[in-house]
Amino acid sequence: MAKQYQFKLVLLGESAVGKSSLVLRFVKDQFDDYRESTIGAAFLTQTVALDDGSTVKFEIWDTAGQERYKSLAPMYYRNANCAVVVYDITQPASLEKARTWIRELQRQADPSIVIALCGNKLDLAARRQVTQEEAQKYAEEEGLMWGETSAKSGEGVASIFTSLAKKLPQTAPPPQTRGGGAVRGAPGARAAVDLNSNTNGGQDGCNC
Ligand SMILES: Nc1nc2c(ncn2[C@@H]2O[C@H](COP(=O)(O)OP(=O)(O)OP(=O)(O)O)[C@@H](O)[C@H]2O)c(=O)[nH]1
Ligand SMILES: [Mg+2]
Repeated sequence: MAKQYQFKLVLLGESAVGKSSLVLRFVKDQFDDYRESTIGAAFLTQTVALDDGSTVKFEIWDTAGQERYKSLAPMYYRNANCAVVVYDITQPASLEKARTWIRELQRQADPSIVIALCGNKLDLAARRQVTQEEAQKYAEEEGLMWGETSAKSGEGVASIFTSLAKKLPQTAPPPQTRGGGAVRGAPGARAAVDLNSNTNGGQDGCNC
């Protein structure tokens, strides 16, 4: 029987870099030019099917980038299996903010968290102010996955989540065998979950 995994994913990054837009593209394949800034956080799920027949269900926490919500972030990254830290390729300050988030994750999140650095708004490449070389070099130095995306055109979006999905089952502890119900690790543990339940590939709830 094919394996079914479940992972908690948190999105972090400065306000307006496009975190919610990336999630909207990934989960519903939609884009909205006039998105409201997120209040608190939004929760969505999406399931990715891998070539080996296994499926990975992401439980996605889309955090609010505005400074006033900063203190909430640890609640969302604490038990996360993976983090997507987003910057805007037209805004160098947003890469600095991403570096700050990455330092915080390296200090405070679980040591085995898989972090992807994501340069969004690739459709605005004519206004690019963060080079691929700079971001990629930083990602390599820190051992992060890296990619560029456009939530607007959809370019690179599926690929960043699929890359994470492929990497996660290798780094996470082996899942429970099927047949014993959907098993979660002990409270606070981050073990991968081999699901028994049906995956619906859609959203379970969303306030975005
Ligand atoms: N051109 C372009 N605009 C984008 C892209 N992604 C997001 N936007 C726009 O950027 C603005 C902010 O996007 P959001 O997804 O709300 O940003 P956010 O990171 O969730 O912001 P907070 O919720 O405040 O943290 C919106 O007007 C989006 O339409 C993209 O890939 N290309
Ligand atoms: Mg948002």
